[in-house]
Amino acid sequence: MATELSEQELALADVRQRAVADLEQIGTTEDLEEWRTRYFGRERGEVSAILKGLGKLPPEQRKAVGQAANALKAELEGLMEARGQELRAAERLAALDRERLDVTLPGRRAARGHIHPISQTIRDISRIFRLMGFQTLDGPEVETDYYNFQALNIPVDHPARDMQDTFWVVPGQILLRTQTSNNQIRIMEQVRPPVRAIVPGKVYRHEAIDASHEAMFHQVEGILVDETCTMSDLRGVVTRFAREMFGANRKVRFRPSYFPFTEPSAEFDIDCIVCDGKGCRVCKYSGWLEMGGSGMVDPRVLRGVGYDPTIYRGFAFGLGIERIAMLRYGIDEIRLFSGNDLRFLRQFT
Ligand code: 2NL
Repeated sequence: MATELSEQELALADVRQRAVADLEQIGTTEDLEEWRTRYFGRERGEVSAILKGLGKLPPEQRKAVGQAANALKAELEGLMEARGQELRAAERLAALDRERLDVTLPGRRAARGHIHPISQTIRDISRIFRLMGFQTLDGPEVETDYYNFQALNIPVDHPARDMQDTFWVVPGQILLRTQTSNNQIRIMEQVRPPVRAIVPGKVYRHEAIDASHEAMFHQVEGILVDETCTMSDLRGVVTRFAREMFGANRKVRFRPSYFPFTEPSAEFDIDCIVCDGKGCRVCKYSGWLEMGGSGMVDPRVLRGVGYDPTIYRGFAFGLGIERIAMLRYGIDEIRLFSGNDLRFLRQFT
């Protein structure tokens, strides 16, 4: 007797054909999961729907269709499992491949930093003073009133002590150093003369900020103490420095001045490095550039650190480092140094 296929058996054959064809198109385990939902999903899966519909069939069809549906389910699940294994293996290999290291490739060049122009200037200053026997030292930036002011003979009513000019951490007691002299005092407390040291570093002033003033900047101070030094030795050291830094023919001039910690005191200038003293915009048509201040250490300062001022004498000087860097690199804006703009900094590689 000819077997006539029922409507359900035709539907099963159609599902099988599509399911097998779809499975062959699948390339990833994610797609496979989507395929599983399409045919076996509890809610909408096509095979699940056929199995759920079995109960509504007339009893004489139920057995044959049921067997065919379960056989299809088993077949498709088998195919799905096999395909899943293939895909998972391929994906593992692809992941390994991505991590594979080609040791013959040239290395990637590491980004290299470089020295900040202020640090470079400090190094150059230290080298010049090392030639003259000065060691380079540093110490705390947060300091007591004693080391920053009292030990330097800065009187209580001096404008530098004004709340307006100093950054106080604990008002009247702890501050951010306004000069690096605090550490020259500490050095002198620790060693007997002869002393030859420079102290470069950050200093802080509560100032209005503009193209040539910052609240934080760098200074270098130097000190020499022995039994015989004179103002003339001071001139020699400062002149040698200026010539090493700015050129062998530099002229240096000293002008009388006043500082609470030196007596006598002098400010010093160099002839303009831009116009060689002829007068230009940089030297404001004076022919001279102000470099710093200096003098013979006041006997009260020597006595304060335990040196006998009838035996020992010293000279000291101070220079602004930004000013030196601005002159040597031709920069007219001090804020560039602490602005961390790489377009500026990369010019110093
Ligand atoms: C300036 C002036 C100066 C000093 C700094 C000093 C340090 C000690 C004792 C005596 Cl421990 N003096 N330092 C002396 C004279 C001037 O700096 O115009 N700096 C930028």
